[in-house]
Amino acid sequence: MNYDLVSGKSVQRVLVTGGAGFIGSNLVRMMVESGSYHVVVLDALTYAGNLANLTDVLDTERCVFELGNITDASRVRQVLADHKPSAIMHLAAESHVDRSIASAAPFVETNVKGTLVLLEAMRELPDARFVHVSTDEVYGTLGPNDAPFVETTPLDPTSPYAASKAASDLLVQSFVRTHGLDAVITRCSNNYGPYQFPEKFIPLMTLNALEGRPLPIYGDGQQVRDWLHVDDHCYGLLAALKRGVSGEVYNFGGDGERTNAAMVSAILAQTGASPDLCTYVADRKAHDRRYAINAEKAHRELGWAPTRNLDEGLQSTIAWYTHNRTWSDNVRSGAYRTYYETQYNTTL
Ligand code: NAD
Ligand code: TDX
Repeated sequence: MNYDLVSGKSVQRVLVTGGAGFIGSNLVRMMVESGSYHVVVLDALTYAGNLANLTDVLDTERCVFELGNITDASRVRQVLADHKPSAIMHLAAESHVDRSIASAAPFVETNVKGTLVLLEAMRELPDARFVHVSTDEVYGTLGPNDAPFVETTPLDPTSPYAASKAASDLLVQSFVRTHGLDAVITRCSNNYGPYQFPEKFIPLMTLNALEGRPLPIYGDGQQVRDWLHVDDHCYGLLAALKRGVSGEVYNFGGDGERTNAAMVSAILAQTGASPDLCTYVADRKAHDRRYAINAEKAHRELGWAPTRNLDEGLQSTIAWYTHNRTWSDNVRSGAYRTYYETQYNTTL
């Protein structure tokens, strides 16, 4: 813990892996703006990483960027030795289910091996805390009348993505038990908000609606997701960092269960796009039918609860994509890949 000379506030140095991605960049911005953290972002800038997500906070006194792959043990050790963080918040991952169905190997490489590399490196920082950001998808799927997932629901992943996340959760738990690592695991439902890569449902549907392109709804569109605004997820992650008990798992959910078809209707209504754009396409293989989260443990033990209502949060998110077309145009054209090179006068 350091002290800020101007404000006199205590400031924690935290390394955020995957800080150039969707949730990571929202988390980094929240941490920097709070004035309570010095943030070091470690990110490989895969297709999902976009430094433009961090333009307003990057390279300030409170936020530095380190290019690096979490599967590269010597690079990880070097970054930890250089910055000596008191905590790692681990968000770097291959995160898209459809990509894991097309090709699972990168998911095992980053999500399993990359997490293991970080855990091994943590042994050289014995006083540091590890916040492992996982997902409700590790629990598998629910029927319409099943009770929501609790932290003790057995792991039963369906997709290679979910299996790789479940494997990483088990590795974290094994390091807590075997090596006395100080680590907490969080499992969250579907996030939505600004800066989400437009391969994911909400930005994809919103941008397609704005551009008059087809909206590809998988199967019958009656799958249910529990949507949580990314800011609420980030509040939960910071609560877990501060108040989580090592070895424990905390679920976060948004009390926002909706069918995909209902979400598309809301997007069409707000963008004014024609319902004729809805195109029912072949279903995702082994498509999980429903996710729902019981987050009572996080309410009780972390003092956390979602603050954003889904209707309002979705409205402001659609408005963000509507008004930030340069960001989305650069992502869709691939121009965002040059941002790092221009900023740091080098090549990726
Ligand atoms: P994202 O795909 O938007 O971002 C992932 C980030 O990790 C990118 O910046 C990418 O460059 C980086 N990265 C990928 N592989 C890397 C590697 N080998 N080394 C270093 N950096 C690498 O993901 P997201 O949606 O922001 O998800 C963040 C985390 O939250 C993930 O662990 C995901 O499993 C989890 N999660 C996501 C959601 C959701 O709805 N998006 C819900 C629950 C949990
Ligand atoms: O084109 C589409 N059409 C469609 O009907 C896409 C991309 C998705 N869908 C459906 C599949 C899901 O039922 O929409 C729902 C949401 O899909 P995704 O955005 O791909 O999210 P999901 O598969 O539910 O996983 C997300 O939440 C949990 C994140 O991508 C994961 O990283 C997180 O762990």
